[in-house]
Amino acid sequence: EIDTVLEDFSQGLLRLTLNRPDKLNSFNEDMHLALRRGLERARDDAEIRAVLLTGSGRGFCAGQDLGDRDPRKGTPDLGHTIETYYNPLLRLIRTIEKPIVCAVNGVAAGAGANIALACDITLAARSSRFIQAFAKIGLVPDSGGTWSLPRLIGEARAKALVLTAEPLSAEKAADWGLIWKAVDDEQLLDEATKLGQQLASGPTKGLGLTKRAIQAAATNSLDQQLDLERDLQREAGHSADYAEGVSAFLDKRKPEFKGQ
Ligand code: T3D
Repeated sequence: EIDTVLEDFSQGLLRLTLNRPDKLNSFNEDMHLALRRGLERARDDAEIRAVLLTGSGRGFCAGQDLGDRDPRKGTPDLGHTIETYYNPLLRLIRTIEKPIVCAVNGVAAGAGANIALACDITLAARSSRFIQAFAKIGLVPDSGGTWSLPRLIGEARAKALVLTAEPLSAEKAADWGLIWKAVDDEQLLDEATKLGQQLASGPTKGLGLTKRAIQAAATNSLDQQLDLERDLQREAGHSADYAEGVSAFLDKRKPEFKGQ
């Protein structure tokens, strides 16, 4: 039995690598549960201060494993699989109050594309592509795609992408603001790891609250957002890392954040 998700922890950074390369890391039940376990570990373990999600082999993730969806073997209730597997994953990525970096090492299709877009900072190898593959098989974009795409790139581009299922290059995804940046293939893992390590040595509490604030803006009015900023700033202001940040500034030295 191979591990469908590889876990590697070092210096505050948990790297999770989707590991079904023969199937372009498409999701079966086992990989779903393994990824969920990894993310729950990241949520619950105070030693883990940032996450890096990537894939092994030439793909990042090709969405649902369609081998498990052969209509000749029956018609599964996809509402149930979304509720049981994909939605919990998306909710976890969005609610873990620690930075999640995604390194898209190759094609990201279907749910695989939208999971990459749900992460906090997404880098993609220049040769990778994002494909909203759902239309090709008669499905609706899931894993938050119908929510994130229009917000990130506007309705016109979002609709064209999902209705045509045309591949979008990493470069264009970056130009359009869908991801943070496109990186040369051979640099991707190094650059994403460096970024992950930088975030893992940051003021975890403040970064987590910042993630919450930015995400809340999608549904808040300005007044609600200003109130939220007040509340979160109050909380951040009580953190040990804030005291360390200001002390280090005043002492003209580098801060040593503990993630508290
Ligand atoms: O079902 C539910 O629970 C609802 C939830 C749905 C969420 C979804 O994600 S629906 C969308 C599912 N995904 C797709 O429709 C994408 C299918 N894959 C592709 O269109 C292409 O593979 C790619 C465009 C992603 C990559 O193309 P290419 O030419 O680079 O690679 P390939 O040759 O097609 O794939 C390589 C191998 O991976 C191949 O296996 P083989 O022939 O070498 O034995 C291929 O069958 C396998 N593979 C790729 N994607 C999947 C897959 N096997 C199973 N499921 C896949 N999704």
